[in-house]
Amino acid sequence: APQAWIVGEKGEDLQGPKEFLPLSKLEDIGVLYWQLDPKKSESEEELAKIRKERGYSYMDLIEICPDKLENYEEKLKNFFTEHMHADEEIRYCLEGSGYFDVRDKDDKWIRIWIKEGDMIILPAGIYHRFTLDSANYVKLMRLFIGEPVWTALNRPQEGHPARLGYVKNVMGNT
Ligand code: KMT
Ligand code: NI
Repeated sequence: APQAWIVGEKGEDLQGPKEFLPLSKLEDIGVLYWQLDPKKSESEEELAKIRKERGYSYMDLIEICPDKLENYEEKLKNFFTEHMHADEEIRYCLEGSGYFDVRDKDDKWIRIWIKEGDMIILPAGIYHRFTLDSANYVKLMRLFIGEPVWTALNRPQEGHPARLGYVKNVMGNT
């Protein structure tokens, strides 16, 4: 499982020793996780299986670092602005590492440290944000069902159908 822990509004570590959260805390809020190994052929088969089962027909790669991403600063700023999407956000880390922050049921930030081989799916309607760690580099595979829509809907979006669906399905079953 990836390391995950609670951070503050700015992404800062909170006082006291860091306590890692169990994967069940992520499952509770609808976040799915797989561990693959981009260097192994079994993982290619597993990835193909996940794509087939979940209908992820679209795939591209994105490298996030100052040299390789156009408008790096602006994009990073947008990634780290709390938002949601009308669809799932699916990312598979091929190289490097980074932080996905997701809101838990108490509206606290859970920071998920994604490294090579980690694949996560954030459900439609979950509030989240992304930032790099001190290594300043990540290469991600982005997957999508059909034609991709990357539109970030900044919080608040309480009336959005995907948000309403998320709140009903996930926040409802405490
Ligand atoms: C997004 O919507 O693209 C994000 O939340 C950033 C993740 S990685 C490109
Ligand atoms: Ni997003």
